[in-house]
Parts: sequence; structure tokens; C-alpha cells
Amino acid sequence: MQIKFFGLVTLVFLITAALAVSGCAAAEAQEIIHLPVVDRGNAATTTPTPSPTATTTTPATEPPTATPTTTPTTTVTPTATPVTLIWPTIVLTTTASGLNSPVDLADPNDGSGRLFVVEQAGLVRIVRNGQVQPTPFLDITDRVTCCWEEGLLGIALPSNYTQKGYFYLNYTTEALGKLQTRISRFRLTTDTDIADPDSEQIVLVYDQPHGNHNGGGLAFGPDGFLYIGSGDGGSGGDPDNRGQNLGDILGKMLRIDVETGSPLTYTVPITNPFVGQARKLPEIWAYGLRNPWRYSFDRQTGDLFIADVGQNAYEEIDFQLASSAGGENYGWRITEGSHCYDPDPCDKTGLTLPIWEYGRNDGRAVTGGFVYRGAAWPALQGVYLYADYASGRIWGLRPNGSRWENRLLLETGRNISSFGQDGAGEIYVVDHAGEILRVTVP
Ligand SMILES: [Ca+2]
Ligand SMILES: [Ca+2]
Repeated sequence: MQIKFFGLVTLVFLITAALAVSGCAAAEAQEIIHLPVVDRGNAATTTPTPSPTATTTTPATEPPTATPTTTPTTTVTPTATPVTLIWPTIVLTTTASGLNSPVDLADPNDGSGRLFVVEQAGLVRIVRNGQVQPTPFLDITDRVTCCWEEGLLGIALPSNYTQKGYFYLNYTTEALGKLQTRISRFRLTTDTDIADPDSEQIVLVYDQPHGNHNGGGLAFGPDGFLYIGSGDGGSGGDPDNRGQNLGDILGKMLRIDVETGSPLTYTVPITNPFVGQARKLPEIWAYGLRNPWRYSFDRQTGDLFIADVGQNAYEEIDFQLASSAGGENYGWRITEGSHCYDPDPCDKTGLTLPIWEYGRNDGRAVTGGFVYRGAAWPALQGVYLYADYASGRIWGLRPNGSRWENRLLLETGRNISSFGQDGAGEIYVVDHAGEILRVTVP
């Protein structure tokens, strides 16, 4: 039964072994499924580099599950002609080791050279100059329920963190005798290397009917609002059909205002799409998500990339323009990837299908990353990096004319639980086995 529940942390070794013997083929041949926008103007700006080392494909020895879609399912108006993109080779450079099940990373961006790393059991550690500091930044293991897909799962720092002196965490707890997700605000002590576990202000709390699919990410949008990806609650196949129920907080992307004024909890932005509508929760920004474990905003364009973990067959990348008014239905459980799930056949009218998907030849649980906007590696500019937790593969995804183009960039063999981005736009890989690695171009 549990083999159907792939979320963050499930049967990894079995999966990895299975993938290793199945002759995994790179997903180079997939076509674009859906493209809501075209031409970010970043095509063909890179310096030619040697071909990526990880593009050799091996014929799959089992029926491919990610049948290429040969035509876009949504009409788009091409405004740019596809060009031959030059893709960089990437390597990972170890930044820090010795962490205990790290799952997220944030940069206070205060000139201190520190990185905050979230450990799943309930600690936030400081990495300074490549060294994990012995004293935790925060320890809330007393209230965190861990592990599997539970635990302290995400961190977000507000703009002007240094002046505000507080931050937000997303974790699971059984403090009230039942499993719940909490979004909470914590404050610094007078020591900027120590946060106060007793300073917790619970912003938002909701019940978790099952241990898996708890979402876990937190991200501030360019609008200053806090985006919370809530998983569908768990089990398998979204048995209560929460993703499509606009009266249920699970299976959604939520958008709340935690920064305007001095709210102890939050307020709902009046521009949220379902405000004032009967039997629909005003906190909902978008819906039809299964387990949006990691999502991020392109710091240059403000576009939102959501990596939604699949059920049995397809992992997907969803996309939303910065200009979106919200209300997108990303399909789950009607669809998994671009394919009918329940019911099958299904009516896809009105659904926002993924910009990319991959099947079981390439992995089992997608881990979303970031669009590279740093200065160190011009060849990576504008590339959205993401990975698969089970297979350890890292891909790049970027627009090319009216299409999205995907490329396998690196086989790592690692269980990549998350990505992180520092203040300079450099990207880090979080290895669940305990390392932080920086993405570099040799
Ligand atoms: Ca759950
Ligand atoms: Ca979907």
C-alpha cells in the first residue's frame, strides 16, 4: 500500500535500486505540454560550452510511463522562434557536511556569511564558512513530530529580516493530541545566532488526516504575501477529494498576509480569488495540488514554479505567471501530470496542466528548485533547476520560443530533499543524507 504514497521520503533505497536496474533513460525527448507564456528573452544568451556529460540515454527496458506529448494541449501564440539552446554542465561543490536530515535552507542575507539549514527533527542550524555551528539557531524538537514526511519542513524569511528579527517555519506536530501542520513565527533573542523557542506565534494551523503529503514549503511572493503549499492530507489517491474541494484547506496553494500591520496571525489579501464566495476558503490562491513539497518564485520575473509530487506515474512542474490573478486548478486528483487519474477518462476543461512532467523511468518524487539568477555562472542564467528525490537526477528547464525545454544536467545518486537560494542568487542542493552543496559550472 505505502508504495503508492510516494511523497518526500518513501522507500528510497528500494526505488533507487529499482531505477538502477531498469536502465533509466533521460527524458530528453519529451515535448512541451503547456506553455502559458513565451519568450523570457533569455534564450541563446549563453556561451557555448561542452555538451553536458549526462545526456547519454539508455533505452528503457520497461514500457515508458512518460509518453511524450507531441502537441501542446493549449493554444499558445508563439512570439519567439525556438533556437538551439546551449546547456551548461553542472557539478556540485560541498558547502557543509554533518547535518542531520536537512530539508531546507535559507540565507539571512545580512552580510554574516551564514546559512540557515532546517533539520527535519526540529532544529535550525547555522552554517558559517562551511562549518555547522555547534549551538543550534533554534531547537523545537519538543513540539515537532518527525519523520517520514513529517517534521520541521520549511523556513521562510521576510524581506528586511535583519530589521524584523523574526522568521516563519512550517512543521507537523501532535501537541494537541492529533497530527497538525503549524505555520509559526519565531523571533530572535538579543543574540542573532540564537532564536527563541518560546517566542512562537502560531499563524495558521490545520489538521493532517494522514502522516504523508504535508506539503512543507514556505515562500514569500514578490507581492510580500506568504505562500503555503498544503498537501492533499495524505493516504493515496486523495481519498476525500480534497484537492478539488474549495472548502478544504488541503491540496492547495494558500496565500496569506502575515506582514502588513502587526498581525499575530494573518489576514487574507482581498485580491485572493475566492474571497467572498460561499463555501470557498478565502485563503486559497490555487488548487488541485497533491503534495507541492517545494515551490519558488523566480526572483527576476516573479513567476511561480510548483513541483507537485505524483501518485503512481508522473511527477510534474506547474507554472504560474507573476501576473496571475490566482484561482488556477492544477488538476489533482482529476489528473496526475497531464493524464487522467480519477476519473479516467476525465474532462480536463479548465485545468492548468503542467509545463513539464516525467515518469517512473526518471524518478519517484520531484523536488522543486529555483530559477538561477546569480552572477557566478552566466551559462545557467534563467534555468529552472529541479531534481528527483529518489533517482538523484538534476534537470534544467527553461523557455525556448513558445516551448519549455528540459535537459538532464547531472546524475547525483543523492536523495535531494530541497534546494536553497542565497542572497546573491546562487543555488544550493540539500542532500537529505546531511550535506549542503553549491551548484557550480566547471
Ligand atoms: Ca498529511
Ligand atoms: Ca497537476
